[in-house]
Amino acid sequence: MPIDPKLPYDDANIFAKILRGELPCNKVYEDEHALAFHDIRPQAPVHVLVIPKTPFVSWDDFTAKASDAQIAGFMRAVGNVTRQLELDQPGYRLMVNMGGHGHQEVPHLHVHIFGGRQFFHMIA
Ligand code: DGP
Repeated sequence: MPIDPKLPYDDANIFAKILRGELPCNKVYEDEHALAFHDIRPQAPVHVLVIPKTPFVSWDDFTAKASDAQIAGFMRAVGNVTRQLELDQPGYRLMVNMGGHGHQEVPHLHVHIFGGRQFFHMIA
């Protein structure tokens, strides 16, 4: 079910538990700003999620409330992950689902990285 992005941050969400080490993940990258791990329901040969280590519900929450340093650190981390995975050539797709219409299911900001195949126009 999509989340209500206006609700306050709930630290019982699944990605908060992964960040605290209470649930396992298949980690691909970690730095002071972000953690990246393989999606449990991959939609492409490479499907990785990148999450900030700070508690933000959504893209909207993050871009409204995070510091410039947090935003820069997180964006840099996403780029570090794609380079580490050597997706730069031939390319990849990034996606952020936001709120109900975006069909965001987990209430902790996450960027999807898709790679390993050709993508075409927007997916439904
Ligand atoms: P979204 O619709 O943007 O909120 O996507 C949430 C993604 O999170 C979805 O592709 C499946 C993934 N996911 C959900 N629970 C877990 C989990 O426990 N572990 C991992 N690795 N991924 C999860």
